[in-house]
Amino acid sequence: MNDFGGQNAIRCERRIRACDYLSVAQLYLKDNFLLKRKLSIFDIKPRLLGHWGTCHGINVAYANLKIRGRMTNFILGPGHGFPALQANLFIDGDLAKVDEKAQPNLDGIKYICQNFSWPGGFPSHASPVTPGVICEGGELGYALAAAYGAALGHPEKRVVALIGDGELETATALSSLNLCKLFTTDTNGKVLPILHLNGYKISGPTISARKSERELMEMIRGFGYTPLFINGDDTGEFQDALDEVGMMDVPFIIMKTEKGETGPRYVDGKKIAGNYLAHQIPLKDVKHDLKELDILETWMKSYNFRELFDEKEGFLL
Ligand SMILES: Cc1ncc(C[n+]2csc(CCOP(=O)(O)OP(=O)(O)O)c2C)c(N)n1
Repeated sequence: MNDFGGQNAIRCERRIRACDYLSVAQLYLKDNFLLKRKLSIFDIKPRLLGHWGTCHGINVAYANLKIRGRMTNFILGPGHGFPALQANLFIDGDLAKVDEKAQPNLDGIKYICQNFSWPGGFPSHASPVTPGVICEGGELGYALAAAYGAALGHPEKRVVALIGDGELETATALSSLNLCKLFTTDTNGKVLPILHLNGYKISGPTISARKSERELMEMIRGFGYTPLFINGDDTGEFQDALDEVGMMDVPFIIMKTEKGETGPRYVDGKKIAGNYLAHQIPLKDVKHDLKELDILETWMKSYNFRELFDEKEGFLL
């Protein structure tokens, strides 16, 4: 075990919980952001458009890397998980640096939620208005190549690329795995690819998830990387892997999570978390179906956001 102390593990867990909550809030809410009163259909946006399934994994990766404090660039292949990226940029005050209305307070929460996936507001995907964006993410496949590009000629950089397991089925992502062979570490920065193995893409399982762990590791090893397989939700395991990565020339993390994790598990007898049905909006009829509205309220309350955010103090992370 590394010396990633109890306090840091707690901070990491709180940060992930806050960002998961804000991801859901951006997808669904136009009011009642702290759930001070019972959730009503009038609190729900008229049009629900965005992606939930990948958000928790993005929040897990970002929290572990951020708390570690060594990453210079974070490249998000599945940029459709924008609510998660935006939540992280928001709580750190990075979004407020380019948009003064996005201060990390209650007004800011209202602002990012009401304007997420809204005409004239924030697009549903990472886009050029996202601070620091160098890879839009709407078209899957470019994360790893963009990461190598960012590190090229910058020995001080430590660039992380989060690659979706669906994204890894694109020709671009697969061929970009070869780039480690063209990349010397003396004059360039470090690239850390993280494969987000959440098992599913839009409407079915991914090929990576249908391989055995050994087969997947062998494939990555064959490209020249040293792969580490971790359970994303085990903070100790994630931090141990980041320790090991620091000592490797060509590391590659395979981070396993469950698609849609921390969201509803079953709705109307259908499996949602751990299935492709978590990919976009898991409760589609929440504005008209009171049973779904109840599920959403229970889901959102499960994060206990009021313990992580105070109207006067701001984020308590
Ligand atoms: C080149 C390309 N092909 C198809 C799509 C449509 N698309 C959007 S999300 C998605 C699934 C992505 O799966 P994955 O990379 O595993 O991301 P996650 O499961 O984390 O959402 C697909 C196929 C796209 N955006 N770009």
